[in-house]
Amino acid sequence: MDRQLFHGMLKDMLLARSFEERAAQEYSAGNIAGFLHLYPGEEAVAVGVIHAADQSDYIVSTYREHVHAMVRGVPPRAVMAELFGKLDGCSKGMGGSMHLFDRERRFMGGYAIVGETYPVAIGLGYAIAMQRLPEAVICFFGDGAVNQGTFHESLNMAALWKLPVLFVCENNHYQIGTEIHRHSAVSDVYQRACGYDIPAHKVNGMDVLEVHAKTGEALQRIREGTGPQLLEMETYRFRGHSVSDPGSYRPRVEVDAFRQRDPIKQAEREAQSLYPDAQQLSAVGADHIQLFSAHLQQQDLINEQEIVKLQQQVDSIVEDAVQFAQQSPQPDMQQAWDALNCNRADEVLI
Ligand SMILES: Cc1ncc(C[n+]2csc(CCOP(=O)(O)OP(=O)(O)O)c2C)c(N)n1
Ligand SMILES: [Mg+2]
Repeated sequence: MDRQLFHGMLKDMLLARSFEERAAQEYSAGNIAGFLHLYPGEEAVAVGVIHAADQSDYIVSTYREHVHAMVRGVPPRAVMAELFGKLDGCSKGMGGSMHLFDRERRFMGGYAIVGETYPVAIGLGYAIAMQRLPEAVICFFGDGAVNQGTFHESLNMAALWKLPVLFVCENNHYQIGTEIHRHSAVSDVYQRACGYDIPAHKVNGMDVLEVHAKTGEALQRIREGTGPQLLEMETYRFRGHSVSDPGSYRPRVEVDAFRQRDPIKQAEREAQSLYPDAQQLSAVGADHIQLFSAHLQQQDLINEQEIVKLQQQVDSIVEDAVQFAQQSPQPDMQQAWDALNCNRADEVLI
């Protein structure tokens, strides 16, 4: 894996964690209203998947989508301002946390309704297929969304028409407080795809490198025209379902066990094991240092100081986003009215 990609993914994971933890604080401070569903613990999924996609691929996500939007390139300022309900938000402050949207960057939402992402993805996939473009749609959904009718209808259509859609299940094992084995007769989500003859795999969603690799392979097959694919990303959310949920239905020991598998820590460990620090190098001996230095220069990846620097960078990006959101104006009623009627230019309103 090349250095730029590795740094980019680690930085995005650090940014995701920092942004979401800060959003929780801003919610408590009363600067964010409504629902707020946060992503800590699941970063490797959005980051690995979206980094493996092309900019021309479309992303459709759920209400837990701040990180997906940022990884796709929506500026953290525009995301934070949207959470604050301000005019400079990516949906002009009228969508809020669950309705981020950026058409230019092909980030097609942000949907609050469970199971709503599939039909949107199918529509986009159909448009791509009709135009025979080399593009794909990535459709995110939770484990709790696989019992919606839209899941089955959409998988059937996608397979029947060989649509270029990658279905990505973020299986964090819970639908609010209900564990997957209590809401699904078949709790290995990937197995359900065989009912529609869609190739599907289970992926360790705590490992950004695995997520990235498996997504790349799936997208490659989609671009070859073989039709849809499904990936089940096994992951875990460290916080409650939303900020108003203390998550007390989950045993402490379970939460702690998954925290041990923190995807960011894992990515850092992988980076550091590839690139030993000065102490480890000196233990190896001078010749090895030379050899290793040459190797490191060739590979030119990362060290501990660089990780610290990345952390400082993302913290200042988040601070800047909060300042920006605070200063951004509130939308007024006329702007809300214009937005409501944006598709009705030719209609006569009574
Ligand atoms: C059609 C519909 N039914 C119920 C809800 C209420 N609801 C919001 S989130 C959620 C749980 C979804 O869980 P999952 O798909 O696993 O996603 P996660 O929150 O774990 O990311 C439910 C039932 C909704 N938003 N839409
Ligand atoms: Mg879930």
